[in-house]
Amino acid sequence: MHSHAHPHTHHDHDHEHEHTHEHPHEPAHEHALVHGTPVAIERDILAKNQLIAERNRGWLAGRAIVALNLVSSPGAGKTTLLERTIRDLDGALPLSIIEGDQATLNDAERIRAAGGRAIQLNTGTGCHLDAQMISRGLDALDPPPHSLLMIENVGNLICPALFDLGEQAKVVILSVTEGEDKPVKYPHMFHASSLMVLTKTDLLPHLRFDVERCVRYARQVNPGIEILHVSAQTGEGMQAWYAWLHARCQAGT
Ligand SMILES: Nc1nc2c(ncn2[C@@H]2O[C@H](COP(=O)(O)OP(=O)(O)OP(=O)(O)O)[C@@H](O)[C@H]2O)c(=O)[nH]1
Ligand SMILES: [Mg+2]
Repeated sequence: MHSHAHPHTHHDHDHEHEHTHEHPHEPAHEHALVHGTPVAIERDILAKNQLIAERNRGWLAGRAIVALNLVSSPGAGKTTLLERTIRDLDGALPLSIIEGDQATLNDAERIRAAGGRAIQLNTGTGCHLDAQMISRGLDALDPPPHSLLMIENVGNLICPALFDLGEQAKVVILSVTEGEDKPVKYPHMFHASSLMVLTKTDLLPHLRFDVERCVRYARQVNPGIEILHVSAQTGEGMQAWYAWLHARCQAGT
């Protein structure tokens, strides 16, 4: 990913450093401090999160549970994909779900209405789930051994990329209504994900969305990313998604 970083980024970065060193007592230094302090706090938070994430990963591995962290922007279609998956698989894969949203129980209720097991976590002001929340969620949900756990993260393409939950893989859902440039605009999320599910493909006839360019962008930030094309509405491509899930479970449980 970094090999594709834009020259402007490097230039600005270097410039800021030069500026800070050359004029340590001028406003530019304060400017640097304002930027530095949150970074230090973030480092501590991430380090603590990482420890708990590793504990979750051990707990899950001990029970042969495959956990996937589903990330996307709001409304990309995560819950719809899960609802259809539950209905179509109809118990063929033991599946439970942790739903993350800032507020409401809506998504967990939708999952239960589709016949799935789910608990809802609300993050309040938070823009992502963290490993501690998942640890408590696992206690409450108690997913059975040799099962699949789907964690639907809070909808946004930024914060959830930073926080390991102890999952086996991140799956990024991108809907065709969002524009094909999202992988290069939010590269961290696409870099961190093992699979990109390009969804709402039933809407393609109504849009100017260049699928090939989107795929190219995704591979630009993550050459190894797997890509599936689905519509949770028409069912197109869903068999490949189920095959991917089965393969993950076979390898991991
Ligand atoms: N046409 C079409 N619409 C879809 C598809 N998948 C989801 N939608 C619609 O997209 C909207 C948002 O879907 P959700 O499943 O709630 O999206 P989400 O990612 O779970 O949203 P948040 O949890 O709020 O981030 C709903 O109106 C869905 O009906 C699809 O494959 N095709
Ligand atoms: Mg949802």
